[in-house]
Amino acid sequence: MNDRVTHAKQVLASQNIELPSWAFGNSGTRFKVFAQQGVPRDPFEKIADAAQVNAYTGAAGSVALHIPWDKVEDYAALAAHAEALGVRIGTINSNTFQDDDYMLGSVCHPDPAVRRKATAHLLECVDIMDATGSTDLKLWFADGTNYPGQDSIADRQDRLAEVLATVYDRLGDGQRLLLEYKLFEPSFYTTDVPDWGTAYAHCLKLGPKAQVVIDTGHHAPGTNIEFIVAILLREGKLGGFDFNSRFYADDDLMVGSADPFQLFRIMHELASQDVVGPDSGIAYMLDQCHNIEAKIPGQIRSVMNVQEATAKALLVDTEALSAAQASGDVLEANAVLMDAYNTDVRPLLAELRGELGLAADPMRAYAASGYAEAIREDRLGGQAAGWGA
Ligand code: PSV
Ligand code: MN
Ligand code: MN
Repeated sequence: MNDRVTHAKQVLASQNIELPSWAFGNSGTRFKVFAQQGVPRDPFEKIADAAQVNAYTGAAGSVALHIPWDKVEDYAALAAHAEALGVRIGTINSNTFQDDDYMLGSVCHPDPAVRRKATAHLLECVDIMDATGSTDLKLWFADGTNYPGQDSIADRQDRLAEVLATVYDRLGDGQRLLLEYKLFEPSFYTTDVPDWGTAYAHCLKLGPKAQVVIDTGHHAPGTNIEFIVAILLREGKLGGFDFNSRFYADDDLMVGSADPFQLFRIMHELASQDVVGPDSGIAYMLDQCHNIEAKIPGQIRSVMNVQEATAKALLVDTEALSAAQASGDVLEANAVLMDAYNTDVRPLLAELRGELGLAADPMRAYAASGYAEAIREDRLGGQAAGWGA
């Protein structure tokens, strides 16, 4: 047990959970954006807020950008700003879903001119990766159709493959393309990358620099996500996660808030293959929007939720589990797993934080820091940089 705790602490001390820049700006549903005071006015301030999350958790050393929401003149300056605050720029997320031109799709659009525009944007994102030193390009397409007959399902796949190949060829050494799937939204009849199988098939054709991203909110209710994790891992095609939580659909709630057991089951698959650490090649990221809760504490809580699920997964008695599985002892195998899940790992994480020179309770420490009050004062009257801005 002590060895297991020591190992768990080592892994947890190195764990990185990337934060989405867009979680710090105002966001909402299609019904209402509830504006908050003190939210960032530009990407530099978003990174400053993200650096606060890292300062109190020690586990959020990178920030994902979303282009053009985070468009700046000088990306090298943005990267230097991040570095000065103790974080770095991570995944570059593309956006081919907010222009009028994209009503019928972007990379799958029937008009080659629209596809060229979308392709140019994706290539610009790779330029930004070069400027920021970022290694991962994350692609999510809102492409799809609303009515049977609206467009050819097969032709749209061909168009998608062609654009992906162009972007793939532009990637430099050490750069990757991560393809994200989503079953639903915004189209109602077909979605062009609806599931892991479609994403996997495209990535397989493209080559080793193309991998699949699992956004935990993008599946049908009841989907066994940990099974998808296991399959993609086995095939060397698991590139990363967009973590969040859902009750109904793509609710983008704080990871682990709706179903902490699901998060544990996912982390168990990863821990059992020893791919939780930063050298695993898996980009662990949050993709959430906080529309009624405060943003910085919302991210701190989310990072802590991932840490708790990871700690539990790392405490699974793997020898006992293997023995029970090998002997066909169904109840014992399940009990071993549930023992780990039911362990209160908060004292272990508090102890680890102490060893790392951090406060035992990041939520309280942040609340006591006065940062929230300071940004409310400083950023008064500014134009908030929000989701969809
Ligand atoms: C789409 O629902 C998505 O999950 C993609 O990752 C987008 O880039 C992101 O949300 C925008 O919030
Ligand atoms: Mn996502
Ligand atoms: Mn989503």
